[in-house]
Amino acid sequence: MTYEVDPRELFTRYEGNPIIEASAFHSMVNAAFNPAAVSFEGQTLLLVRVEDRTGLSRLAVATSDDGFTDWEVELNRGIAPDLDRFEEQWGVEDPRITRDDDGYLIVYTGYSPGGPLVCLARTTDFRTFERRGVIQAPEDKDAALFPRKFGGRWALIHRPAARGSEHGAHIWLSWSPDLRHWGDSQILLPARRGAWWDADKIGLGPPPLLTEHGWLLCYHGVRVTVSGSIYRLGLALLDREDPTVVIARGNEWIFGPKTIYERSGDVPDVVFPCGWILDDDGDTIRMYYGAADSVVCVATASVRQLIDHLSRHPTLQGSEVPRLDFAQE
Ligand code: BMA
Repeated sequence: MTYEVDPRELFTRYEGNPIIEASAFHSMVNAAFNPAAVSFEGQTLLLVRVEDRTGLSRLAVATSDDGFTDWEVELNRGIAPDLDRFEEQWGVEDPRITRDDDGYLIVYTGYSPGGPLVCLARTTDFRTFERRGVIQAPEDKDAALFPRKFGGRWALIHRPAARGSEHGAHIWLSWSPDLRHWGDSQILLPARRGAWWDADKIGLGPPPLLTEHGWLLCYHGVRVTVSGSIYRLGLALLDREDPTVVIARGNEWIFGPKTIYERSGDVPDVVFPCGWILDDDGDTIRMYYGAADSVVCVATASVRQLIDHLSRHPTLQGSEVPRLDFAQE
């Protein structure tokens, strides 16, 4: 299948996409998508959202030596919804993984009869998982932790929203001394309005990535059209030491549904990353994403080019920020 790739897009799709499909699992699996990603024991490890033919999702481990090929999937290794828990009664979805000192913190969406909410679990081996319970009440999702504390406190990016509200769904930041008690919540990135690609509803993609210029964020924006929603991706940059300060936010989306596997599936026109991994060269980033709520894909970009793109979009949010010159020789 050939398709037109927009040369202005900063990410390059792997030609072997999709890298994981439902058929990699057993016959009762309907879709595999929206994976978290981490380097673990010399391999790329994905925690894939696997939806079976009940409609409920679980999180299952997939591993590969090179991050592109020969995926080994293990349906029963991961987090299956605990149906005795109200917060997981309708499944677990869309995980984001953050490295902790000697383990990994996994923030994921619990789909409760009261609406989606944010749950936390911890693991050291991706075989056993210690549940830490609900950390944001419904409706809330698209959450991820920063991989370091600020002034002794953890910071969580998340997306609270009221169902049916006309006020929009925006990206927020909340703080905790112990990963249990959360507060000091504040708006981080508001959804734009009107015709914008990221109008009314936005949410974080992968966890924030530390670069020499600040924390790089990739977020999705939802454009509602007469024939459905389009999920596209944009970029923002936060201050290294104070992540409440938005240094830059791109005006244009930098990646959107183009290929047949992104444009057609259970939910057409969706690209939805929950993880990315920086290669040893310190510049190449592999972004793992769900396409059309059906399959797992990967695309690569240069972090330097992403930052360079953002350097053309400094924001005046908060204090006056001088025009930035990130471009490197
Ligand atoms: C969002 C999330 C994602 C999903 C996307 C498109 O609200 O639920 O899991 O990929 O919608 O359906």
